[in-house]
Amino acid sequence: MTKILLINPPLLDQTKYKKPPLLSATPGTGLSYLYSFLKKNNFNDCKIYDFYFDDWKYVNDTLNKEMADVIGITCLTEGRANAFKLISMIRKIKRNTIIIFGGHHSTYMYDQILVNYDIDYIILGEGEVKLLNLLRHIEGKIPLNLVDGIAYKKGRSIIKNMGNLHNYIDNLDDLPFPFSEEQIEIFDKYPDFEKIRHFEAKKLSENIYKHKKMISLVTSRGCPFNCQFCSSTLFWGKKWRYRTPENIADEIEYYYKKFGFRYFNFADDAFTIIPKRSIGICKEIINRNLKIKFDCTTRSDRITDELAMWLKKAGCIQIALGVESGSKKILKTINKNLSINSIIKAFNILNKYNLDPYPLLMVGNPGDSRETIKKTISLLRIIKPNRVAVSITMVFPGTELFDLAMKQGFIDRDYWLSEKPPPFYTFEHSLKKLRKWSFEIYNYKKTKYQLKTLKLKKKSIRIIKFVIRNTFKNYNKIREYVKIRFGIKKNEMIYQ
Ligand code: B12
Ligand code: SF4
Repeated sequence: MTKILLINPPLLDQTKYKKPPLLSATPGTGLSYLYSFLKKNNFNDCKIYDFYFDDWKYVNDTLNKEMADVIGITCLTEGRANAFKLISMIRKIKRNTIIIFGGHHSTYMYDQILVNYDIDYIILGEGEVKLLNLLRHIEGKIPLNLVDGIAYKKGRSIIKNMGNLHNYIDNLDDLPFPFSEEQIEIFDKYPDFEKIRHFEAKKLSENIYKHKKMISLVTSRGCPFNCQFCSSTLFWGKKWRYRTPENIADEIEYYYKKFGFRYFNFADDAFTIIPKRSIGICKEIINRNLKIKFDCTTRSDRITDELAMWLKKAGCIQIALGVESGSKKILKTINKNLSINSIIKAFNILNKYNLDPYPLLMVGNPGDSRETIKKTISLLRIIKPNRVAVSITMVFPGTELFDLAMKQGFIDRDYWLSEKPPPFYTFEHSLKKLRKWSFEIYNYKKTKYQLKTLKLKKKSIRIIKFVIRNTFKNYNKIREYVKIRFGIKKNEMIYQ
């Protein structure tokens, strides 16, 4: 029987790039979907190793104990360098293991990866059926040309079997639930969610709060839109496929009763594309008496009064809305297909039901300027969210922004061979300016005077920290010098 390991690589050490480590309160569902799908199809010798929080020594020791015939690795853009590092580690332990990559980064950059790294296959896009077919091929049951949606090397050429790449799983209800009893311990590694999601945690009742773990659910795949900075549509297809409310409630009920989960995060790109379906999910949650709390992300133009009422009743405590900008011009440039009116309307409705909506905003999209930032701030002053999430636009492969940035000479494909995180789009403005704008948006409630004082305060803190750090550095240097020069022992020196 083929032994299979599915691996999530360790987290990228972002501190090297002056960014805080990116923590998560819950694992992604991708590898677990693959795992339960393979099990359902009788590939029983399969395990998941989620190394997201582990160090390389632990990874190496584990792989030494647990080698397999086939190893599948998730490759996202941010974590790609660690995915590549795993290849050489695996090859040293067992040369002939078949290594397969899957996930967003390897789907868009498959040719570059196959040329530069010693890997056998890449699964393109949605993984379940393609991986199953590839394993059937590996076991000699079907020829390779019948395995659609994969890429591999043959001599010096790169082959892409595209026959049916867009033959996605039509009925998502057919998929088994991702998290089963055998892999539930993955959650032990993930921090209690109040450590990472303070805003949500603060709003929870005691009953919910004491179940400290949060779990993600994905109820749809694909997106009918095509924003400039996002690669979801290319990956999952333009057709929005979705699960039925009954099937979703079955999954919630299973996690609720079997493992005691009480807090759920709907990790769909846009949870309410069809409001009627989301209402159906809420009704199921209520009818089954599932006392849960949850949050979700969606688009402003997919909010109705009735939907908001049901979301509230079913336990929704927070909704993130992909607003991106308050400027019509920017919304058009990034192909968001969203009007300012629909944003204001959505916030009014969601506030009416106390659903605490907050906008996901971007700074540094093509065309952004002092003027467009001002428009975003003006919009915030109308919709008045309790909090805002602001990110500086980053360039990811598979997006229209990546194509534009290549044309502009801002980035080339070789960038992805470095281990650097995806770059901020600084073709038009410096990072310093983008940070300044983010700061202003983040503090939109403050007056000009308050902003100035806050900036001054931050600057003084930075200076004080700098002085303290350098004093200590010099202090240590002097101490070392005295020690060497006069041969004084550590303790003597301290008390002199
Ligand atoms: C939950 C989530 C997270 C979680 C968990 C991440 C994870 N490992 O899944 C956390 C919070 C950690 C996270 C962080 C980030 N995320 Co995130 N995240 C998501 C989200 C919303 C859902 C993930 C999910 O469960 N999807 C559903 C499952 C079924 O899909 P999947 O994971 O892709 O797996 C399928 C296929 O990819 C494939 N597959 C995946 N792995 C493998 C492995 C093998 C061997 C095979 C054969 C197939 C295969 O088969 C699976 C089943 O079909 C997605 C959006 C989305 N809709 O997918 C973004 C998404 C994955 N995140 C994204 C980004 C940008 C980030 C961050 C960079 C955010 C940031 N600015 O810091 C970080 C980087 C994290 C990292 N270490 O690389 C992008 C990735 C783009 C890219 N090119 O990499 C996405 C696609 C959002 C988007 N639309 O742009 N994220
Ligand atoms: S940002 Fe959201 S709406 Fe836009 S393409 Fe991506 S998933 Fe769809």
